[in-house]
Amino acid sequence: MSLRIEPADRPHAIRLLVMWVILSIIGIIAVLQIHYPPYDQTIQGEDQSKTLALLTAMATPVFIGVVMMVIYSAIYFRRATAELVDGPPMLGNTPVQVAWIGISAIAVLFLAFVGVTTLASDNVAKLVNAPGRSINTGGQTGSATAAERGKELQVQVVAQQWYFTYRYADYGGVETTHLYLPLDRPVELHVTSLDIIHSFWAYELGVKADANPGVDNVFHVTPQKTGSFTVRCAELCGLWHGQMSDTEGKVVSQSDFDTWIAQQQQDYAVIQKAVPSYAPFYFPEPTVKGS
Ligand SMILES: [Cu+2]
Repeated sequence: MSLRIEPADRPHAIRLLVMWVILSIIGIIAVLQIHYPPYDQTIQGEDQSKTLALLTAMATPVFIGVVMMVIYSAIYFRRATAELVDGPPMLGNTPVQVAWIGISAIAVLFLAFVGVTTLASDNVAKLVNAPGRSINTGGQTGSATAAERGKELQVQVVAQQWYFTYRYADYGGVETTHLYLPLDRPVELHVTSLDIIHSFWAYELGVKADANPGVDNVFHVTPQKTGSFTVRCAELCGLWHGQMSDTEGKVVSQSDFDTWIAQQQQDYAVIQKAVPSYAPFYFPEPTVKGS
């Protein structure tokens, strides 16, 4: 290898830089071809996919730089003999230090900007505890939020051992075992539980929410594609936890939704009389008696 005997490191630096730029461009183009879950059934899901793509694209040049340096050094800077000798002491290379700190700071500040602007939107999830039960992080009640967001369809997800039911607050609190959502309409999901801790996971919608008794966990989804999605429980919740893994939900057109919800109101009319009235929070029996 002729390079090993060259006195200056300059050719190595130029070669590494050119290789890094070319490989990074190829790498970024390649990772942007990947379809990142949870895909695009909802606007929020699509946002999550785009965020994953952005983070992967930003990490790619770093990953390529590190791996390339390791491989390059192993090939070109390998010691010829087995003798163990310290390398030359290196200290205070100003251009490298400035570039290193500058690039890291720009990358971190850019990602912080993306994170802060995302958190500032009204689409972020919110957790509301039952008043007087435990720490109230939001300082607001579920009903105030509902008033603010009158145009959103409110759907309450009620987890229980071992299935989910759904209550449509705008349709007399009708409770059904199916989750239908109308296309292109913003939905406010209120995730709660009747008994113990569950987790409502509809990954195509981009939602994974803890379902706790006495807690109203609010998530926003706006479906933008019709079709089915899977609902699973993502929290080990007892003997038949596995039973909560194969429920199917559907995104349908507004007119199909209207027909469906009218049918549900009719089908569940008798049962509805026995169902507790619609509330933002529910508590398991022992807690109710003990309080
Ligand atoms: Cu569960």
